[in-house]
Amino acid sequence: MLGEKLRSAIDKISGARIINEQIVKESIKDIQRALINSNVEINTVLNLSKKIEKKALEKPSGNLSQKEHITKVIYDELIEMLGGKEYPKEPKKILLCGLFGSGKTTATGKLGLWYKKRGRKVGVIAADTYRPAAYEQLETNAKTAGIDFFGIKKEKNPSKIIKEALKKFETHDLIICDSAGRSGLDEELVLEIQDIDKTFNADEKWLVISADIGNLAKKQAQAFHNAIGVNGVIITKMDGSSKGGGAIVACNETGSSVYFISTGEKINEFEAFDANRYLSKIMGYGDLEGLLEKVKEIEMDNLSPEEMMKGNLNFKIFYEQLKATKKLGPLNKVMEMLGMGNKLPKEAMEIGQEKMESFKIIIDSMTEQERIEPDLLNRSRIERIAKGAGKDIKEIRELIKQFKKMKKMFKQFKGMNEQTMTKMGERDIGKLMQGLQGRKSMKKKFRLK
Ligand SMILES: Nc1nc2c(ncn2[C@@H]2O[C@H](COP(=O)(O)OP(=O)(O)OP(=O)(O)O)[C@@H](O)[C@H]2O)c(=O)[nH]1
Ligand SMILES: [Mg+2]
Repeated sequence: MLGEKLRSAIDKISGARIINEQIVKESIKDIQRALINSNVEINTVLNLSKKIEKKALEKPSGNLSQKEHITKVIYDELIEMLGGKEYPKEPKKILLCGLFGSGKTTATGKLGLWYKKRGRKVGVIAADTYRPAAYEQLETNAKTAGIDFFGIKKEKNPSKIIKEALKKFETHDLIICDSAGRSGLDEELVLEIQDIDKTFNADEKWLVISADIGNLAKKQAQAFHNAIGVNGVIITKMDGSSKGGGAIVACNETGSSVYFISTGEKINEFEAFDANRYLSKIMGYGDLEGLLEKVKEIEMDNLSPEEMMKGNLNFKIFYEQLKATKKLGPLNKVMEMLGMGNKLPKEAMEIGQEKMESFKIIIDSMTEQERIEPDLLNRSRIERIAKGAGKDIKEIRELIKQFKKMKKMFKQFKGMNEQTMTKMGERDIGKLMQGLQGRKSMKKKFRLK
């Protein structure tokens, strides 16, 4: 699955302890595999890899961490590769072309409905004189969409039908013309589609292709482009097992952007293509922001409980803990390790946002050395930190107190057998949380049954 594989490439970055060239290369390899599996052309994949590699280890801009920066670089490059222009808002005539069964007739109805909903008076033309019952199929689709239909049953010359239709639809805002497919783009089809094109004289000529053809889309798009000058693409069957990555990229490379995607057989299973939405959907995140959030979370989840259990708790880990407890992150893992995983009520794990912020500001004002060796914090250092953080000395002392409690708790957990740990845990965690919350009233909530 393209999305999953891309995600695991990004997880590799977020989960890494150290970011260096090697980890970036490994992640790029994963991306390459994901794209090649999805039928993206090898040259495109190599190009993308080069761009990511070049930018990944640059200094991050703004307040992004290196991991976030790399994630953003990957995301941005993928988006660019997928392309996507906004679909035309006021097309006058759209000609749909494509091979057998790609979804032209279905898309004619869907597009009609799309533009009708946006206030346009739409008429569709049945110019496929090749497939038996193409007339009836489009007639039915038009009826479902509530748009006007024109066709001449048994007429074998598409141009004749189009000429009549243009007269009939003179007052319509948008006319969409369906056309016949073939199993390949042979001479017969080329001549026919060129003939249709001459008569219909569309401002928009869109190729309809199925998501599963992968990078073959490039050849097709180029061939149709040579025949009539394709300037847009509709990708159908995006609901199938193929997520269309190869086809989308291939079309983008021919200069014909994907405007719409069809996601099912029903008339309303149709969307405007948006590379950002597409990528975040297949990767399972809201958007780039969502992805960056995820990077942070994974980063925190990777805080090793073993590391914390060594008893060398410092402010760095402590702060990660504070952040993570909000999401039941690593602290929860520690609890699980101690055999008391599910016993903590959620509320107990949460700490007031305000206090967190305050602690963060204070820890930010410490030197790296102080964060790692909290014992360094003597009076003069505390005064300096208070000044730097714009906080009262009392608040720094409070933080140190909470920190010491937590450190003690971890130490106590170490080396105990499970039973005693559970007992100790109940009492100590209760106390600890109470302390962190600074609220006596929370006490009841911690009582474990
Ligand atoms: N699952 C799924 N099926 C689709 C989609 N679009 C079209 N189909 C189905 O694909 C089949 C072919 O669709 P048509 O619209 O008839 O394709 P066409 O390009 O007009 O085919 P020809 O006229 O034979 O060239 C039909 O059974 C459609 O219901 C889609 O997005 N998803
Ligand atoms: Mg058809």
